[in-house]
Amino acid sequence: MNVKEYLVNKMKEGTIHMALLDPDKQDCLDAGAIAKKMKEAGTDAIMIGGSTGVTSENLGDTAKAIKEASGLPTIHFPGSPQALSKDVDAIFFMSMVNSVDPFWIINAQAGASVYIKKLGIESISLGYIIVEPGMKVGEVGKAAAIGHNDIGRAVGYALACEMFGMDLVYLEAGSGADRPVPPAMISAVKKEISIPLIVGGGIRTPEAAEAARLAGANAVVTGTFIERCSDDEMLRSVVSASKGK
Ligand code: 1GP
Repeated sequence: MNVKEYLVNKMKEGTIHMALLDPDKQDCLDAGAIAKKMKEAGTDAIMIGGSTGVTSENLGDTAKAIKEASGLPTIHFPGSPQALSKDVDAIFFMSMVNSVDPFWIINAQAGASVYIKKLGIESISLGYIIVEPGMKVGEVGKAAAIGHNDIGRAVGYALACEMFGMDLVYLEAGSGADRPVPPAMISAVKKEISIPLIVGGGIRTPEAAEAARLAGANAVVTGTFIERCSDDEMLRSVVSASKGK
């Protein structure tokens, strides 16, 4: 079973939780230890990525350490086409569809595709939609971030991703966002699309995770919260609120 099949099968049973770890923020042994803890808390997969400081080396070392410590699937969540590693189980081959810069929509991907194929990495296509505040990724990617009240625009982008044949859609408020993607936007998008919907950015409490799940997210992503939280009980409660079990 490849990673896409694993994710889709899991999502059929209910909302999944994915933890995002930035290889630039801790050494690979610490990343492995965090992944092990997250596995015990119920996390289904580990995404690896960051906006700056990711190299092929720290990406590969982190993926290997996570795999060894937790056995969870590792998915590269790329911040640029520069760093790639064959040591991840899959890569989200993503287009920031509401960027105003063609580099982030298709040109970065055109530069990386040949290398991804050569390395034999499973690629899972993903339409990446930036919602305000968008944070660093919105700024770097020159996103025309979608306003919280501009629900129709979010639906239009998400449906366009599905019509393009993408595997997944990701509504992203940006890492460290003070406001997550609003539940009304999640449910409106979910109502229109039939491909799985990932939601992330600014989710730090069981209440926010539960709100995303109840609105229709098929996967809830948390990053900053995991880096900062030293309370294992709290970690478990956010994962279980994401999954509803
Ligand atoms: C960022 O959606 C993810 O790409 C996670 O965001 O760091 O705010 O959890 P946080």
